[in-house]
Order: sequence, then C-alpha cells, then structure tokens
Amino acid sequence: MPKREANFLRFPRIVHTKKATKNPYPCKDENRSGVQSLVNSRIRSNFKAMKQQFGLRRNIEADQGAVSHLRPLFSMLTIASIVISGIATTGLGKSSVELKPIAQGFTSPTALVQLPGKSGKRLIADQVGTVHVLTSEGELKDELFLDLRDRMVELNEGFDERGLLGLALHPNFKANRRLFVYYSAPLRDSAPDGWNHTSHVSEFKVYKDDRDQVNPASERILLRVDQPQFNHDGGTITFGPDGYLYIPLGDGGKANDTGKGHPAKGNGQDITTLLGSILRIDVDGDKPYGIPSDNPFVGRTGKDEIYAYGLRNPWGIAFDPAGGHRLFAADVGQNSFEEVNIIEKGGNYGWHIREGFHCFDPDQPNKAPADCPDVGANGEPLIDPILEYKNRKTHSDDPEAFGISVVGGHVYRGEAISALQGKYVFADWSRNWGSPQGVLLAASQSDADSGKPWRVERLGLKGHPNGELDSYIVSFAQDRAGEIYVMTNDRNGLYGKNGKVYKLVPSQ
Ligand SMILES: [Ca+2]
Ligand SMILES: [Ca+2]
Repeated sequence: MPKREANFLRFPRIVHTKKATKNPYPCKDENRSGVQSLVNSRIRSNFKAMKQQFGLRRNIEADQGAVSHLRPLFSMLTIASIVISGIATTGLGKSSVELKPIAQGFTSPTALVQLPGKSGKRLIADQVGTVHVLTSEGELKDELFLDLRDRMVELNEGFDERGLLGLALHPNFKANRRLFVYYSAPLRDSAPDGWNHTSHVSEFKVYKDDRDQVNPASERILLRVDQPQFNHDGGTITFGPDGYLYIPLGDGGKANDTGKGHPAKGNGQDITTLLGSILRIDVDGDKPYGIPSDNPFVGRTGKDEIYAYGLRNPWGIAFDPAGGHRLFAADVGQNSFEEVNIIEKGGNYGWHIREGFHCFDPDQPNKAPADCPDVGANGEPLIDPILEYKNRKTHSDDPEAFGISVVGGHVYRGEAISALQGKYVFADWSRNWGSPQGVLLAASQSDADSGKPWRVERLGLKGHPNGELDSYIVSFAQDRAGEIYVMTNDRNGLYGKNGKVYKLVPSQ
C-alpha cells in the first residue's frame, strides 16, 4: 500500500446557504407507538444513561443486576450449511442474494479481517475482548488469536457500547507482524474524576513462529482517550490507502453531546478535544505515533490528530476499495435521523448543530429547529451527509424510518453479486431496542443525481422481504475480493453466544 496521499476523488462539498433546513425526506406524521418498558435490574445502573441516549421506553432484555466480565467458552465449530436466501428487491435488479453463515458462537462480533497470503484465514473480533482465527476450512481454532479481557474495563452483561471495537492489520503485516486494536480499558488515573473509561489504540505483534497468535507481551499503547460516558465510542479503526491509521471517536457519550465531559459547544464541534472526530495517525512515525504533515490542524489551533470532526458516534468507517477510495462513515443519530457521510480532510460534519440534513437543538432533541448556523465556530461550512433516513424513535410508524441506529458498511466491490456492484451496503442495528430486528440496507447514487442525497433501499431477503433479520446487526467487514460480511448478535447485550458472521453471497 503506497504511503502518502492517495488520489482521492473529492466528494462535492455541500455547503449550506442561509437557513440550512432542507429536508429531502419530508416528514409524515410522527406517530409514536409507546412500548411499555420492562426495565430489568441488571442494567438499572445504566438505564438512565441509555434512556437519555435512546429516549426510549422499551423492553430491555436482561434479567438481573450483576455485571460481569464475560468469559465465553468457545468450541470449535463446523459451520452449518443453512443459508438464508433472499431476493434483492426494487432497484437491485432480480439478482438474488443470500446470507451464508460462516462462523458462529460469538457474543457480539465487531470486526473481521482477512490474513494476507493464500491461507484463506480470517480473524474475527468479539466485543467481549477476544479475537479468533477462522480457518480456510471454516472452523474456529480453539486457541485464541488475542485475548484482551484482562486489559478491558468491566463490561455490562446487558447493553454496552464498550469493548473490543476495532481490529486492523498493518498494511505490511506480512513482513512486520504488526496489528492494531481499539478497546475500552479501565479509566486511567490521570482522567477526570467520575469519567467512565479510557479508550486504547494499541499495537501488538504476532509470534514469529506462530502467525495465528499474538504475543500478549508485545502491546504498545499508541493512544489513550478518556471517555466521560460508556457510550458513543466509535472504534472501527482502519488503514487508509495512504497507509495511515484512521480512528473514529464518538462525542464521549450520554446524549445531545452535553453534560459531564462535554463542553458547551459539544465535543463534536470542539477541535481541541479528540472526541467527536476521525483521527489520522502515522503508526510508522515518531513514537508513540507520527502526525501526517498534511493533517488539517497541523500548525494551527486544533488537535493535530484530527482528520475530520463534527461527529456523534461514527460506528463503521470504511474506505471504498475501488473508485476514488472515498471514506464512508456512518454517524449514529440522536432521536430523529440516521446518517452516512463521505469524509473529507478537515470536514466538519455538523454534530451537534445538525442531525442528518436537519438543524438540531440539544435542549429539544426531538424537535428540529427551523434555523441553525450553517458554519462551525471558525466559519467552516457544515458538511451534509450523503444520505439520511428517519429514526423510529421519533418517526415510529413512518415507512421511511428503517430503525434506530445506523451501522456503517462497505461499498460492494466483489464479483459475485453484480446487482450490488458499487452500492454502499450497510444496516440499521434494529427496528426496536428490545427485539432483534436489524435491517439490511443498500445505498447508491447515479451520475445524474450527483450532489443529491444517495438513494437508500432495503436489501430484501427471501423469507425476510424487508431485509429484516431476526438479529441485531452489529457490524460489517469486507475481504480483499470486495465481498461483504455481516456480523450479528441475537441479543442487545453482551451475554450468550448467539453472535454470528455471515457472508453476502449470490443465491444458489
Ligand atoms: Ca494543531
Ligand atoms: Ca452530520
């Protein structure tokens, strides 16, 4: 992978003029259906935060008050040949698509990466802190690739956004055996009192004589970021075509980007904090890491690591492996709109002045104000997403509301499914907080519509005609062939072993 600046195509910058209130998806009735809450004591300690975050009255699927550091036992699994078959719906042509299970027995799989070479081996990270080797025969090795559980903060067995969230191999992994992880560590001593935990971006090395195992003594912590709350942690680290490591960080958590650990302008808008940004660092530079000299805030006010900002919780960032190698970043919305962005260097993506294409008021998060600034604090334009869709939290019965929390995916560049070629495949975590009902989505933009929002549609499955799975959709991955993987959890918490990894394949 060549070092230095790649030849990125610039996404046309959409600059707000005057009122900045345009909405490509006119609202229908905001008819809320109440969901009776059945709050379980297990996650009571976090319920207030979750309620603030989600603004929900939902069934919470958990059953007692303890939190525990999970120690799931893994057994070697031969993957069942069961296939969920599906037909791509309108706009995706008549090609049919299936989700083929390739691995299971996880709690909440968050990342998958393919090892270099012809072995066909893949690594699968589980949010609870383990990384597993999936052999070319489709079996999970008994021996863990990496076990971070002792280095992580104690996770909730109920809902939790912390954990092992990202895994990326160095572009030259084959020669240097270096890999990088993002995980949630206990709060460090120097952090402000009462904050929640400290995010680590760490380097490890695999053993020279056993590439299927990490040397646990090889950890080098590159970056520590203190987090005021448990949620909005970003974490899906990835190397760009320029050879630099990109690190998405959420706004620090809670809701509205306000409260403890959030300055008045919000972490998203504050370029003197790393939170609410996508960072870009040089893992081959000066220790603990170098700063690419063309990062936007080098030589001026603002953290030098920041590549782009104004983000709430970028969950799922990925470079298009082809085309202009553009960087896609899903940004989880608050209560009303979910969005996907194409990230430009130095761009301000609007949070918490804006949510999707709409103005946002942290004091009235469910009611988009008619007016808001069209620039950030330093006069920089606020960049619109490439798409938004309505969030069922405030648009519960609206057919254009797919779910409640966007999950970033990838631009399909495989050869197996021609109907998906060039489309951005992503998802919503679930239509409901309390029941597993993730929705697969696909977005595209024709040349004629350049500059307009991308069109979003459900990626329908046979037996699941609306693209809805009976699982929460946690994350996506892409292999070197451009094929896409979907990772799920049947629970909304970190318990059980119901997490699965699927590959999108053409229907047989
Ligand atoms: Ca600076
Ligand atoms: Ca935004």
